[in-house]
Amino acid sequence: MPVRVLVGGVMVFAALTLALAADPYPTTKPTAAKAAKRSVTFQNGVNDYAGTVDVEIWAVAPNTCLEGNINASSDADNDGGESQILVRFDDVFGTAPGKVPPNSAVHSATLVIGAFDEGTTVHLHRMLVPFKKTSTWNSLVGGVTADGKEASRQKDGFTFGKIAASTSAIPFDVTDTVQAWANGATNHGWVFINTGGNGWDFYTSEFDDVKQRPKLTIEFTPPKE
Ligand SMILES: [Ca+2]
Ligand SMILES: [Ca+2]
Repeated sequence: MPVRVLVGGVMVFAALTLALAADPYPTTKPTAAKAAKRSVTFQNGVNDYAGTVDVEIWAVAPNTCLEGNINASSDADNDGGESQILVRFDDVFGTAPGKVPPNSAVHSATLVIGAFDEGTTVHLHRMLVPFKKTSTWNSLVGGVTADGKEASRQKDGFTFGKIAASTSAIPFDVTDTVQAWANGATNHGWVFINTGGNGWDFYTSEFDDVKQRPKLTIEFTPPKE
């Protein structure tokens, strides 16, 4: 009866697996003793969050505040002058519920942008100096340069400027920068700098459709108490 032999073999194997799973001397600590991994999302209009600051600055209108626009363009040549976009998420770190406690271990951090106009390759850099809602091209003294002083030389991420047919969401892995902020570096946000003259544009935190607004998702483990 080969079938019965086979079934018997499976049962022996299952019993052996159960025996191994019930190891009386586990080498790992019980799950309850470990700090749990958490995930938080920051997006204006979701869970009462309102801390996103996103501002386009434009060399052609160097003193005009564009903070309230529902969209923003990054473009090395936007009608004759450069446009850059500054984005920052305030009220992210702290010990209150829904925030990331200082010195947390950041497993991943993702900035997602709702793009609506394809363009040339765009670089994302960490800002090293403050900006305000009222910032302009001139208030930042000729826009932002990724020179290691105004913004980091190193890119946090980039996009070729394409937009998929299935989704307009463009993710940027910002884990290293968010970890640096969790470790105590000041959160000055990011700047989008376009490397070419075809604007890559996205919806800001003022856009009607909340789902299209800039979103920052952080997976982390809080420090031990
Ligand atoms: Ca804005
Ligand atoms: Ca374009």
